[in-house]
Amino acid sequence: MHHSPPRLIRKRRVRMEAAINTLVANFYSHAEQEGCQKTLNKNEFKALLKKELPSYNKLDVDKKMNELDTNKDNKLTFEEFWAFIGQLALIQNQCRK
Ligand SMILES: [Ca+2]
Ligand SMILES: [Ca+2]
Repeated sequence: MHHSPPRLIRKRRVRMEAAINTLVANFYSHAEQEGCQKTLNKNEFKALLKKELPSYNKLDVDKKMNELDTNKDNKLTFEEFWAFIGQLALIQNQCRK
């Protein structure tokens, strides 16, 4: 007989999967607005921050973009953008201690 995880755990895992899917989908929905469909330029990064992360509206976009853009091509790949999500997650974690 197939052993499936208890219902609560299964539900939670699905929610986490959904959260990750949302992050990826949001990134690409902004990335495809201008130029390269797979990367965010500064305009697209600004639009994403404004729409998806309104709590971080005080953020210095130029500084953050420069910090995240590790290969300095003025575009953010998902890999570069991911570092930002990691930073935000750590901030959330600190607030909850
Ligand atoms: Ca783009
Ligand atoms: Ca880059």
